[in-house]
Amino acid sequence: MSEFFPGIETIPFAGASASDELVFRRYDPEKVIAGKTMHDQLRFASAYWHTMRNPLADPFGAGTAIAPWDDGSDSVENARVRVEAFFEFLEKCRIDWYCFHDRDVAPEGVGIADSERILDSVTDKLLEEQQRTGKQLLWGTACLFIHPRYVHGAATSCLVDVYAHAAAQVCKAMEVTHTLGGSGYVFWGGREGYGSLLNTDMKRELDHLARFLHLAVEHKHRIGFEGQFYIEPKPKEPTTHQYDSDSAACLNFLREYDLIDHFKLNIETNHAELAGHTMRHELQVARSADALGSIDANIGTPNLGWDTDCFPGNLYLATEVMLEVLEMGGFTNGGLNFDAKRRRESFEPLDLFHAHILGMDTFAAGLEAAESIRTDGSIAAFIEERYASWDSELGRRIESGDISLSELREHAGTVGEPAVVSGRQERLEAIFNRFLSG
Ligand code: XUL
Ligand code: CO
Repeated sequence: MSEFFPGIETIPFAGASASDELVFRRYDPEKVIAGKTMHDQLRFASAYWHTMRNPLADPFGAGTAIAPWDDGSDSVENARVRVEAFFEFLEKCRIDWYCFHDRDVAPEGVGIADSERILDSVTDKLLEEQQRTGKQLLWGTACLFIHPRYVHGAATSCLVDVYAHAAAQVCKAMEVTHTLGGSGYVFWGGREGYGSLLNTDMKRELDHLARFLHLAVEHKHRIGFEGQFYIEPKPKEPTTHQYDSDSAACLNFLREYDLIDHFKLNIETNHAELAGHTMRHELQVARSADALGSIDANIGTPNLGWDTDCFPGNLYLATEVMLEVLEMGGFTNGGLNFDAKRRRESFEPLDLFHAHILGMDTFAAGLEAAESIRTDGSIAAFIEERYASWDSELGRRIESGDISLSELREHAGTVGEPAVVSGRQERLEAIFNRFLSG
């Protein structure tokens, strides 16, 4: 078998003081943090679409990525060679999970049957490589946004035959995910929204989307796929407005259409930022509804305002993310998928390693910082104390629905003006910062 990344050895853990660069300084897979190894807490995944298929183009310039193993063709043989290169990358970078869209791994054929045959051929190769290396599929998905037929949406298209095509793709992508033992399946509705309300029947589109997801749930049960279904929120880009715009909108949609028991959320940092929320807000909304499933770990570029999908190098943010993950008791089916691309200027294969090492070390440090913040306990103690008045008899009665508005009025009349105290935000920020350096 040929070597695709010659000269690069398996990345070792070498500790913070290492002088080499192709090493982990923080990610020590076997180190136990909060009851599990870092490897099991973080569940790192690489995104096939970025790692193998992103040419690193931008709206003004051609792709720059160098991929010596790729002949640039849409042949099935080339698709199968890419799989070999990808698994060598996963092995050398010590990433044990991956995620893909059907069309990242295999080219579309002429018609449904041909496309399915091609996908089967690449799936055989993925399975072979999984068995050879022990790597696992974190989640699969169908690409329902690149092909021009989806220009008006897939499950929300104004054309019923386009809807049927999307259904065919999801059927097959879910079956392939099942064959590969995937832990989950993602629905990201890149085209499920609108450019203008002047030509859009929003209510009808939402009804169609909900029906589509119910059909997917039925199919899941029919084929015996036990992985977790996820919705991935994003407010805009490519559409002006996407229906799954943020965590709260997704949860509302899932509840309204009786889908809430079948889905969790796959939350992406850059999407949270585009929604005008912090990532921690999005995670906490999902966690509060017991619907936090998995994470697309990247970051945006604050002064750009579009989906730049940068590799996550922000220690503060990674710590916030890991606080939420630990708070929910860790991942079950989900993980941290680097839905991130190198900068257009970082076009050498070597940059794939630098990029993933950056993300992995950042999240390893975030995990340790989050665990230290939790062990220290002073922020949690402050929050508990801040709400202590709710532990009174009155608080208990309100929380259990055992008091009326007029009884509360009576109570207010007897206590006088309540004494309010400081929220101490800056003090808490300083405490948080103490745990970041490591
Ligand atoms: C696009 C995005 C997708 C999903 C999977 O912004 O995040 O790649 O993660 O379809
Ligand atoms: Co994503």
